[in-house]
Amino acid sequence: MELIENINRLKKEKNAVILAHNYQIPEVQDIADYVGDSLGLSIQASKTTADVIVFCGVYFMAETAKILSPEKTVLIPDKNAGCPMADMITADQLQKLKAEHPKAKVLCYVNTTAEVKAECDICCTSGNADRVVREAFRPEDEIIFAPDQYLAHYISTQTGRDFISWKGYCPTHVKILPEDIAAKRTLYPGAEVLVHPECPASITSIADKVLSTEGMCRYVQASQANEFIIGTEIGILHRLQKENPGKIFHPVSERASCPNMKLTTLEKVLWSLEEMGFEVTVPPDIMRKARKSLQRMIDYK
Ligand code: CIZ
Ligand code: SF4
Repeated sequence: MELIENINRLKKEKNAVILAHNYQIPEVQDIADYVGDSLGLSIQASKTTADVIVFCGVYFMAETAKILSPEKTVLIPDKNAGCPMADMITADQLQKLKAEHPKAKVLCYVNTTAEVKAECDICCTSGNADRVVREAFRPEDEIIFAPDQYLAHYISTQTGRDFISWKGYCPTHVKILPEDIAAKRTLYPGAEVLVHPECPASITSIADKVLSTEGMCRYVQASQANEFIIGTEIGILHRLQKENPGKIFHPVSERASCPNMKLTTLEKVLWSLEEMGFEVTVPPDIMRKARKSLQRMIDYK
């Protein structure tokens, strides 16, 4: 296909690497050098030898790549690809919350803006939140956990810690309903139900396993089970199917599609390489502060 050939040619010419999130459309995942979750993509961004990173995901992820690789050119093929959850808390709002709890340590989900990351002590992803809470805080620490109330709730059930949590949520994961799980369990009685911790408690409490996207990929490969019902953004089904051709996957709900993740297309990836757009930048002082909390997140990979 000419489009793909052109992408590959420009990628070589510009010494670029293409990083794609697990929720990207199949065609974009297929041309990427690396497909993964925020944590894996952050690690790739921090160690790549490429000059240019084309980041196929949402804005906070591209920003994270820039913060971890400040000397690289980081491009996002569609600058409107935001994350509504990340926009549910501003740096001002977090500052106010910190002022109300002056002794609290601040843990931010990676789904936050660079300005918010600059205000926190440490970041986490859904893949390492449990470990970060267990290992990065003292038992007596009061912890603010923002912005995802459902991830905070789930991690609280796993670690026994209480959090001062923000009322943010993912508009895509809240579309997954208990009745969807019930219906799919009736249709596929032998299948295991894997859901993401961004889902509300009504979902995480009835699933067989609660896992991040990378956690799902690892779990499925190691599992004896042959059939799975997947409760997260539907983009992950492509990777699961590709890596496990002999196994069967059903989405809990086709409605769990993130419109922002679907904005990246092959045409836009090509345009991005041709025009070197849209370049992601972060102000130096924000960059310096946010890097500290992101670096700490990577230490708990
Ligand atoms: O951490 C990520 O990349 C997200 C948003 C989901 C996941 O579980 O991988
Ligand atoms: Fe944000 Fe949810 Fe989309 Fe992930 S799936 S980018 S958390 S809106």
